[in-house]
Amino acid sequence: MTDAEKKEERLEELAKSYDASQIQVLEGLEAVRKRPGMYIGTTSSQGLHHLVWEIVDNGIDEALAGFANEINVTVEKDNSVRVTDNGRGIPVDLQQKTGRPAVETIFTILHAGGKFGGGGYKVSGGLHGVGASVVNALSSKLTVEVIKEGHRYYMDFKRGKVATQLKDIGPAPEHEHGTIVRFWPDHDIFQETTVYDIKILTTRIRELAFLNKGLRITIEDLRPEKPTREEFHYEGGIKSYVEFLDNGKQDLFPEPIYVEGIEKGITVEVALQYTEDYHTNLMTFTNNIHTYEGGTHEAGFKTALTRVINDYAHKNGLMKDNEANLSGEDVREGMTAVVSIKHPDPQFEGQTKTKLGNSDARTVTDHTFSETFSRYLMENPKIARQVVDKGLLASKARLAAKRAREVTRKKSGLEISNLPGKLADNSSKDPEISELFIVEGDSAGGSAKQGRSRLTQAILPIRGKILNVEKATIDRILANEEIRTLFTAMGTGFGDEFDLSKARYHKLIIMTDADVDGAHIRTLLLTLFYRFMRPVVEAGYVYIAQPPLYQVRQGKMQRYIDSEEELNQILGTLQPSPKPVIQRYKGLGEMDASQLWETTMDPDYRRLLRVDVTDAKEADEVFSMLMGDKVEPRRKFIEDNAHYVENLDV
Ligand code: TSJ
Repeated sequence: MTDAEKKEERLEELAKSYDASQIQVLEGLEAVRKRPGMYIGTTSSQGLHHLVWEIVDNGIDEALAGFANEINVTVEKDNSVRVTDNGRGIPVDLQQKTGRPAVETIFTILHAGGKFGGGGYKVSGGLHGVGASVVNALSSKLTVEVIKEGHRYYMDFKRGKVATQLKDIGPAPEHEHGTIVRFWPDHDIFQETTVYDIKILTTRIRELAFLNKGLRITIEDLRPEKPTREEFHYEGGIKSYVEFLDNGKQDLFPEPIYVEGIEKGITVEVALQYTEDYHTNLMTFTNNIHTYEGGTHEAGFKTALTRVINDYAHKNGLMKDNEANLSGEDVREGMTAVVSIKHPDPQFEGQTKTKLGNSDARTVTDHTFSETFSRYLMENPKIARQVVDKGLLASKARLAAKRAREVTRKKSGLEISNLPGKLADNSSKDPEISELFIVEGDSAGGSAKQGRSRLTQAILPIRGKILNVEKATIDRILANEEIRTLFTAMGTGFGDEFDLSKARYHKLIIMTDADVDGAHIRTLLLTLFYRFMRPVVEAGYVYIAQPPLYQVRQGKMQRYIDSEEELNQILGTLQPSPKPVIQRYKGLGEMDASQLWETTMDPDYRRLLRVDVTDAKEADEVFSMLMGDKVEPRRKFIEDNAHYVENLDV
């Protein structure tokens, strides 16, 4: 073979392998477009937002590798999203294997993200761990600009396919470097919505700033007439996060304890504070992913906390030798803590893949935290005493609650046959079709009992403001008759003994007045569910009823109306005579049984809002704020309350 022939052959092979890799690319991205759910979970609003995180995660990786310290996210006027970082810029050189620029490969080959440059691992990363090529496949258009080594490079894609090849578009100042990605989510894929929710983006961006100390992240929304911009940057990292979570509460420590350590390639950070109230807030993260279901890192932290406090108490005479140890729940009462680890090879398990499975994370978290924490207690005996006293108090309350529970159990046999008097139960025993209405006020409760469908609808009237869950101990909460009734009626048990499969109703419908007090009671109930019956919320069993605000009658016509706007609109369409009669409902109590049924309870006509976990969590936070001592945030809440629900046809 001559040299010329050899060269030709080589070129041919290269072309063949290029064709092969192109086919792979197209098949790969086509698969993503065919089954987007497999890659981003859902094509709902959640999936739409997921695209942003897949892109942002790349910038965070660059920051974690130590080459970037700023990320900017912009929602453009047309609902496209622009993400930039000030990192090294995605490599643009041709790769040996494919003969294509590395940047092209990142956006066209599935799972290619993070494998460049060798050595490093992808620490950040969304739940589904897919990356830039998936975002590209699901975008009608995507552009990328890379600034590095004195050049600006540009390329773009349409529905995942290269539209403009990588090109040098001119010089850049020598010291400038970074990556700019902008994408337009494909309407064909995201049929439900392609509109970004700035609140969702802002909340997560703030969290990412807390989780990655020193990183500056900005979020801009250019859609409103007056564009908005927020900047998040916390030198304190998760220590600042704990301060943020405890905002407005009475703290025990002068500042949160903060621990950081590295062992076996795993970075562990823990921040912890105790507050004067009884609410526990523990959040754990692995590689910036909120591990809602906990896992080994959480277990390691919990064991260490319990062990260190008990050891300290016994060694320093705060507990007698024969006294039983404080339980985990006891020592966590009133605690706010964030545990954040970075693991090179995280194994996510559980129903929602948010439970960490790696056993090394348990020991490393335990070591790192327990050493520093036990030293902290030794060096701060006054604070240590307060922590132990708090645990002892919780332990007493727990024992009292246990006795109270036993008494209740004996009294009622906790058998459903002996349900509390205030409850008007439904006759069906099928939880699937059974609904429990929790109704504000005895008078509305009475109408609801009369108007209901007996087979499927149970009614529990709740009087006034139940209890301040925030400041109440568990035994006092259990001692409250209405709450006990609620728990007994649910049939699921409580706290440790909670069992979702025993739920006697698959719909729990909160029915309160459409006024500020109603909103307050609703917040309180949601808080209660969130803190003590969270699986019920997670299962999607909690709903909010929507009583109308007005009734308009004219002759035989009558209509129920939900807003001022709708009222004016309807009035505009009516003849002047006979004179329309407008009734404003101030409360549920003003409706008679049949009106209540028609407007709010009849499954054929009512509108319910389903509460999801983030709604309930938000209510919980709102609740803490409402119960705090600050008047201003409370007033603000009252002005714009209760938009924490998703609309549903159920
Ligand atoms: F900005 C952004 F968030 F939108 C974004 C940033 C989006 C994407 C898809 C990637 C990036 C990104 C990638 N920022 N920085 C990098 N860095 C690299 O890809 C890179 C650069 C240099 C080297 C090297 O070894 O020289 C290695 C890598 C992985």
